[in-house]
Amino acid sequence: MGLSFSLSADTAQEQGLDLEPPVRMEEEMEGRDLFGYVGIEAVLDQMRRKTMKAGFEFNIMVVGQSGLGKSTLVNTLFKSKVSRKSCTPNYEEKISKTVHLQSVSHIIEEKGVKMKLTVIDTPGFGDQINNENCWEPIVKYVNEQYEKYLKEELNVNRKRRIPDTRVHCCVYFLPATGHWLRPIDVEFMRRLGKIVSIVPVIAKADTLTLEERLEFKQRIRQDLQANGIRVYPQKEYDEDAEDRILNDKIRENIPFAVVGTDKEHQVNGNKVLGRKTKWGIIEVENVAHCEFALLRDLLIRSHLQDLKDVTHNIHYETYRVKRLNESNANGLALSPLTLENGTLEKSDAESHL
Ligand SMILES: Nc1nc2c(ncn2[C@@H]2O[C@H](COP(=O)(O)OP(=O)(O)O)[C@@H](O)[C@H]2O)c(=O)[nH]1
Ligand SMILES: [Mg+2]
Repeated sequence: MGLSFSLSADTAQEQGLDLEPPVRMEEEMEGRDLFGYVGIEAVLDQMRRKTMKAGFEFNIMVVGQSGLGKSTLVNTLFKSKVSRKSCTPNYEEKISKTVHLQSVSHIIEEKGVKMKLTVIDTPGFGDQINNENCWEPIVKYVNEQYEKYLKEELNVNRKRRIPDTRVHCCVYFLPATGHWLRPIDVEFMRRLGKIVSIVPVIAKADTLTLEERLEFKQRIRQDLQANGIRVYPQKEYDEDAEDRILNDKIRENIPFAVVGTDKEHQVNGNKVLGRKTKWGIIEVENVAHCEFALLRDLLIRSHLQDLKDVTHNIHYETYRVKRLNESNANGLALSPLTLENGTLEKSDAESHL
């Protein structure tokens, strides 16, 4: 048997030993006390190399009626054909009476960094005359991915890296009506906002004039607040003052009025992504034309890791705690997953649209 180092100063005193209280190393060693270069910062290179080797996963879900430009926008975001356009839906898709979830994965590589991108499409959402409970399959899908992850985590022989199929971000497409949020928008975002990070966008924003766009955005922000809808990035998860300033700017601009395209056009000798109309070219990546670039920056360039962190530390954590509490109450094994897990109470699910 080896020596035990867990003897505390108090117990030592009781036993008549004269031990010094433990020295708190972290308070004593600060950067300025180092006598020379140690090389701690090289850990960043190590992390970078590991991430590049392993790659990372990013799962994005798009929700909104068909024809709002969801597939086009995802393709524009990742500059590749990651989602099939539905402008020529086949017969089966046309008659679809329910929401089907379809997920498609692609490996996208840029400068040696590999991303496994999964796009989860939700065809059929909001397409019926009676859209009652059409969010249910989506809630179910989101929770099933948490459940899968939880089961893997609880396995005695865990995988070194648990495959992550959890939805890191849900982009919700609002039709550019210029009015208010519709009951279906409120119902969907109210429910899903509790279990996943939602980023609302105004689809096909090229159909609104500048004033209409400004007004519509303001109304939506009012509506979101009035209905207690929580969209990403949420104030309470800002980590520090710097975060708050950056995120406040994003919050002031939400929902982004976006335009998507799969075509390039020549503008002043440069190739730009755009939509050609009779009166000119709408440049998708030009912030003077639309807010596509703001959405791209949020989802990819500035907040991709934060979206993954919020999914893991907040949404998944909430689910995990709830499930483990349930299983503690019911004995050891995880109880079967029901739709209500992690969502609203039954009475809420029964409201009509
Ligand atoms: N005016 C306009 N049309 C768009 C925009 N994005 C896509 N479209 C067109 O809308 C149609 C439906 O697009 P699609 O991406 O298949 O929509 P989805 O059903 O929501 O996936 C296609 O004809 C697209 O070319 C946009 O931002 N503005
Ligand atoms: Mg589509």
